[in-house]
Amino acid sequence: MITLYGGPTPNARKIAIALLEMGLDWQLDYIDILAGDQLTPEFLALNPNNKTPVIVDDEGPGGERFALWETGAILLYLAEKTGRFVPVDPVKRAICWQWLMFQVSGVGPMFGQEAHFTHYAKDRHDYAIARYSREVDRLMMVLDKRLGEAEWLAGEDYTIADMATLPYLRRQLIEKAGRFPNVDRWGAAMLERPAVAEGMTVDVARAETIEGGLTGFTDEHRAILWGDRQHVKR
Ligand SMILES: N[C@@H](CCC(=O)N[C@@H](CS)C(=O)NCC(=O)O)C(=O)O
Repeated sequence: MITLYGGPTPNARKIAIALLEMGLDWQLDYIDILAGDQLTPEFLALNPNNKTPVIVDDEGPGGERFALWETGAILLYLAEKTGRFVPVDPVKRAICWQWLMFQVSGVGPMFGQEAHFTHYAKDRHDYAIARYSREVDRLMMVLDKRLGEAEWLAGEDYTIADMATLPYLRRQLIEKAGRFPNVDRWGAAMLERPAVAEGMTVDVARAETIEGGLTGFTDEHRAILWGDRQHVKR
């Protein structure tokens, strides 16, 4: 059994999609990051970086219980465990890693900053909003070019690179429909996959998030996610 510690966030959804696609036996342990569950001693023992998701595999390497964090590492671990969704050919395999790293180092952080400054920050910072909105558009252009020349990010095979990327594009696919036609084509193909459709509903959207309309998002949530609560010595 694999336990996925996470909630309704793009990063947890990447892993839910992979677990479903790979047909692994898994369960969700809900971590409410808006309530500060990621800052408890129990969670910090799993991930000292206080971020979700984390997986705990009861049957890890050597049959031992194994905990892992960082979505790129988790996706590679699951792909190696099952031998699925990473190409075998060395060149294709490296290209899959390339697009996976592009997601975890580029799309994830930049789309996250855009969401932060455009929606969650209390004060309006025009420079930051422009900077990250433009960077999101630039990354969308890179994805659109790639998906104009290949069916999937890694090429002809659907891989963990696609699973990593789709959850971060949920809002862009709606708000920018028609602007990036190759991304639209790919997004529609992904959402037709039952595992992706189901993985994207893990867990239900919260009213305090952009997805849920942002009603009820308070200074207490800001303190937990970006303020003093993050800086208590451990
Ligand atoms: N680089 C990390 C990012 C994880 C991340 O940012 N998780 C967010 C939710 S999407 C989180 O748990 N935030 C809680 C916090 O920062 O306290 C990964 O890919 O796993």
